[in-house]
Amino acid sequence: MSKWWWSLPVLGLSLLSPLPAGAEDGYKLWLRYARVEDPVLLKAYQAAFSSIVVQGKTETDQVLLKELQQGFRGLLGKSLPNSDQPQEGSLLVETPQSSPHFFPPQWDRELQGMAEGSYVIRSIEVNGHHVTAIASESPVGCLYGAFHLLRLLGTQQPVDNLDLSESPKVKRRVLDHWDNLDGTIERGYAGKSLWKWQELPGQVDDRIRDYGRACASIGINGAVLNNVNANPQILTSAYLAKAAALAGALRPYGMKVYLSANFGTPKALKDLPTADPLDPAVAAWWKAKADEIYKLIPDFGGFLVKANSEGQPGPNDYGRSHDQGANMLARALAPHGGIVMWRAFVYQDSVDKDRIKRAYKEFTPLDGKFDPNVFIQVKNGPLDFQPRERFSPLFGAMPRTPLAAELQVTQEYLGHSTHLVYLGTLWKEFLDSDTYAKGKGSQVEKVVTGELDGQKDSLIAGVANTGDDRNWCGHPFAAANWYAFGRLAWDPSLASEDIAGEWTRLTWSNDAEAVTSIVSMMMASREAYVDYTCPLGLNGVFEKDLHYAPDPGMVDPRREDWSAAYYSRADTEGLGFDRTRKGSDAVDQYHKPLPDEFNSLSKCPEKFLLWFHHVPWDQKMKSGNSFWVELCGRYSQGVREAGQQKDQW
Ligand code: GCW
Repeated sequence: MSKWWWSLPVLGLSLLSPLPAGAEDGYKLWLRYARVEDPVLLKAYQAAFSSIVVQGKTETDQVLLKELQQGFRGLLGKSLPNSDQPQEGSLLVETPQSSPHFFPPQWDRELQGMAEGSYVIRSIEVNGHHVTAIASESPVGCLYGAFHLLRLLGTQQPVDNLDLSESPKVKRRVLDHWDNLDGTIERGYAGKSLWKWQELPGQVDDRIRDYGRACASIGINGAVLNNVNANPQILTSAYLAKAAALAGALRPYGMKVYLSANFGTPKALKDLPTADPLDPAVAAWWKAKADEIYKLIPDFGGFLVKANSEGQPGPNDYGRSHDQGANMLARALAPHGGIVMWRAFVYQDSVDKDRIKRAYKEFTPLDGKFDPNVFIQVKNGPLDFQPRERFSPLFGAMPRTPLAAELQVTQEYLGHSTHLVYLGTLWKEFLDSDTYAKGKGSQVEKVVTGELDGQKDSLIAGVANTGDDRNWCGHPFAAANWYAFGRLAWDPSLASEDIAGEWTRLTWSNDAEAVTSIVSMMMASREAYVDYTCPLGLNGVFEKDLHYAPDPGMVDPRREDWSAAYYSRADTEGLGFDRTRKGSDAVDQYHKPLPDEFNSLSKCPEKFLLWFHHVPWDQKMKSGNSFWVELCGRYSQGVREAGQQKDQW
């Protein structure tokens, strides 16, 4: 199919014209620290801050002091000295270990009860001086607090009467890099990998520290360094030394390093004839490997595993189950405090005719069988990071297992880095969805934070969109998705519009018209994209392999369920996948009352219609239009919206 029209509705390239010398190029992301534009506010800020008192001596303390100095210099045009004693206008940064101790003793008690990384920011008096205080149990919490304060200044908020207390709602906030050892990135649209494996461990690119800064500024505290389609070489001693060098560079920013592990590694590296998880020699191999890793990286986070999925090896190869495979790895890591993130992205066709039902059928019977340090990592939707999917029914269906949510920050099916698609709205739609697992009010968000089932550990992962392009993500607007992921991982209850507003102010300008305009473009962008690619719940229609333009007629000879036709089911009668009780009955994988709602053509929300129904072409829609007319109207509406955004920009 000719795709000449496909470049028409996008904003993309118009933003990438050559820059005048000295102009900003996107490298600084949301950490530009541009001078405060409002002159009255600038004066007030300048008067409010006179010096910085950072008492800690750890690497993180050094990093945060440098960040504050850089931030104040940029924002206020003023260099703040680092002093030992508080004075009028000091910014005081303290942990319970700091000495001398300036903060009231009750703060220590308060902070002790808070999650790791929590902090308070308060305007108080110390020795008769008005100061701003950042306090946390740990230097990393103080670093988060420092970034918070800089964000307040960068978005021109009042800072004179602060009384803030912040706690991350999710414990592990992790970027999954699908970076290959040859420097390419699977589904990456921003150049090559940031990790220059060939230079490591001897030389660590300076950019790694800026990556760590950017992550810490939004609370991200972990990175899986390599692709889930994992090269077994990553676990050789040579590569572990390289990973250790990266871990060392990221540690001051509060980031832990994790690795994707190929389940077949002992066999692939020819150390053993098998990778059978019940073979004691295999378990011993993994235990020794874990010991080796922790000698090099004492705070190593753990393994991410894609097993028995898309050709990757796994326990099923030996007639073993997912729990047997995951637990074997978990036991190697447990003595060191490591975790396993075992992906639920499996879809063996023998399990069910409908691909989206397979993971649920494979994993729900295993609930309660996993060791405590195993997460089951589930993509937001049951298919594969489509522009709009219903949430995966696994959320709310495995109460005895910590479930990690996997989001995709990189825009595999969402226009790569050339379409403006702000994903904050997509992720909120997912996080806000009610699973009804424990009755009304059992939102996905509560499953992920662990609140719903009382899980102690929690994890949210985002497939990264970073690369070595100068502007990090291939396009300035793509960076908004990195930002939004971090902010939502810290607090899934934040509003996507507020996050868009923050990012816009920090990245572009505080000018009211600019902010309103850019935020409205961002907020409308995902819906426009859905409309011009796959409206009304249509899904799986993207072109083969590349996953860029829609190609609804695509037939992939390798697998039926990689073909667009398998999902769209277009025929003389209508369009869409019948997942009602008369069809594949996927509706019944959800908790009541959702199955009845999804099952009914009239009650099913129109945005999910073709996800659950094979809709007759002449079906009357809520607008009064026939389905065919409505479908065409949606496509046109999406194109119009994108065109308007170009004008708006
Ligand atoms: O969406 C598919 C992608 C693959 C990816 C896979 C997965 C890393 O097309 O590129 O492989 O999902 O999530 O494992």
